[in-house]
Amino acid sequence: MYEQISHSLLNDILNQIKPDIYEQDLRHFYTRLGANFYAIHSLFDRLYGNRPDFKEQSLRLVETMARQYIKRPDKLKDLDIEREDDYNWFLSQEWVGMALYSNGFANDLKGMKEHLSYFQELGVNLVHIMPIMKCPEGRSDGGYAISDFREIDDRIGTLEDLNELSSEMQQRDLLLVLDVVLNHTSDEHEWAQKARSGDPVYQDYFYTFESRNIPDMFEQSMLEVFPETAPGNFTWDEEMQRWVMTVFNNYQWDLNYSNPAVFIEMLDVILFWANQGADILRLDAVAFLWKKIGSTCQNEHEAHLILQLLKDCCQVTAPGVLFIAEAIVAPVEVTKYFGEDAVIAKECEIAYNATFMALMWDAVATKNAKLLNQGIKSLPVKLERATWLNYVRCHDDIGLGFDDKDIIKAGYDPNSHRRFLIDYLTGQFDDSHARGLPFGENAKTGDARISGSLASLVGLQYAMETGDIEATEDAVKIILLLHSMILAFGGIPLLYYGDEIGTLNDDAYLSDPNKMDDNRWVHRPHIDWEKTERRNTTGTVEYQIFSALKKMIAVRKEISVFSDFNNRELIEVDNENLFVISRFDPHKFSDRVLVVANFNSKPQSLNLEEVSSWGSYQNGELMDLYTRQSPEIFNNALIVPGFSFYWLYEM
Ligand code: OTU
Repeated sequence: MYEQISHSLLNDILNQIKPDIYEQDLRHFYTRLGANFYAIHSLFDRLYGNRPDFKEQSLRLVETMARQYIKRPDKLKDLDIEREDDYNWFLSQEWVGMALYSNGFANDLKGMKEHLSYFQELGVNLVHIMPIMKCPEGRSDGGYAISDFREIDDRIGTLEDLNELSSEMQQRDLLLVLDVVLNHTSDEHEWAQKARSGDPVYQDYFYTFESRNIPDMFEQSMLEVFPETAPGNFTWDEEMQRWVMTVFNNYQWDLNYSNPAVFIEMLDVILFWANQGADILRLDAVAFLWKKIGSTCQNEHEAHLILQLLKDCCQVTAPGVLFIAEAIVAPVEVTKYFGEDAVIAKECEIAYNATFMALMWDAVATKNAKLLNQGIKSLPVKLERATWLNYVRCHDDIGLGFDDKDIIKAGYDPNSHRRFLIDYLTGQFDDSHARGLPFGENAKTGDARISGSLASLVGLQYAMETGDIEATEDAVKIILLLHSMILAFGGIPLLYYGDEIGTLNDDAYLSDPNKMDDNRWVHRPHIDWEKTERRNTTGTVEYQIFSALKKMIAVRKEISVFSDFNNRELIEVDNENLFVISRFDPHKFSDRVLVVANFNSKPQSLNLEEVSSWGSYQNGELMDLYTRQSPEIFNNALIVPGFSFYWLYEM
């Protein structure tokens, strides 16, 4: 859009721009800047327009984008243009991801390069390497407390290792996802150190206060993320003689985005990693970016403005790079991270589908799909050019983040139902084989979350310990059932490393003083490559899981109904144990797959009349795409064995 005020500011900026920038070939840069400048200016103005240095900051913003554009390697610039042409590229069903810690997976980045064929064998072509930036030895929150945003941690490797890895990945058509931790720094970051030593410029990078007055006001409405290990949201710094806001751990200092200098620094960091070859950036804890007294300091409107501005600026310098919103918040809030009040995604193109994840764990615990159906019914429709990251497990705990209203509609009392889920998943009942651990128990609110590896949560650990063959079979079936869901739901499935071979809880963290207080480490494994070898031996659990996932992934990639163009319909059925969705080809409606999942241990029946809207199956024969067999049908009822799924296609 052409608008006079922003255009005259742009003219001013272009006149003042430094000669080193001016002399470069910036054709594409200027075209994109022209296209986005009205939006950039409006957002920057809404956030920082009342500051006397607004114009100066605007110039710095444009210079930051231009400098990183100049540094952007040519092959990435070419990729940008390719992706501008094929702008829906990431909505295709061909993408299947895995998230991992590089040191847990392969010791370091060099090791990662050695193991790339493992991903290709399984069919994974998008690899999310969790934080690799420099962080303190001990107080690092698994890499989410960063002490240098432009360096790789020594224990993981060097920038050169990353560049080699990313080129090799590009050769093999594997996408690279990296983390950028936007909300906070480690207290050992240079900015925090300078703030500590009394530098007011850097104290303004954080929220620091002389007295408890303002912190106390904030505390009245803020929640606690780690109530057991880091209660409260402020930490007294002895050296600085000030309170500093620390929403997460007390060594993670929250950045102050009401200061434009912070915004520009972090934009520069984002563009820096885009230029290192990252295809997608996972933006950590985005719900927390804006702090306001009297609010929970989560999901504030300004947090969305910041993300929109980051996106608009990134589109100018590195338009091929996508953002993932890591916002583990209420279902109605999550979809806003695609863009508040927008039609086409304009903040993050991808968001964690924490709602679906938590709902699936409800179905596992209750052995029915009542709340899963209800929760998905309430899930807001996504924007265009936006997609979900669907996952079963990740490196964090499982939060029971569904809506109380949905719990009631499903026929439960919210408090006792949540209690039941925690007790079930932590194995408090005789008939529960789950081996989860309670995480973040909050005595004040009664809230709790759950840690534990997928395999241990679904009973594989119990089965192995007791030598119970039937329990082993059930655990494997549930692992496959859950993966069949994330592969078929619509969006990018994100496997979690180790789950593909049934990795159990690992108690090693208990003997490490830096980890023992945080039981999320129980499910952050060190891959035992000898154990992974067993994926090649028929009959082993590793073989059963790995080979089944490999097959599922291959089937998904072949069928375009699994791409994500809002082409999913929930089908409500009488049998509460079943979750049934229809996936269809947005261009060829006759191409359809009926996804049926049975969360109960017993076989269930689905009256085919209930799914008559789905197709004229009566005339044709149904075939399961995964097993390539016809399902059992009795008196017009589809029989779904316990803990199993179908991807049905009409022949
Ligand atoms: C994210 O977590 C990361 O995934 C965690 O590993 C970090 O500890 C945390 O940020 C701080 O950097 O912010 O929007 O276990 O679910 O804190 C949600 C709690 C987050 C996480 C939550 C999450």
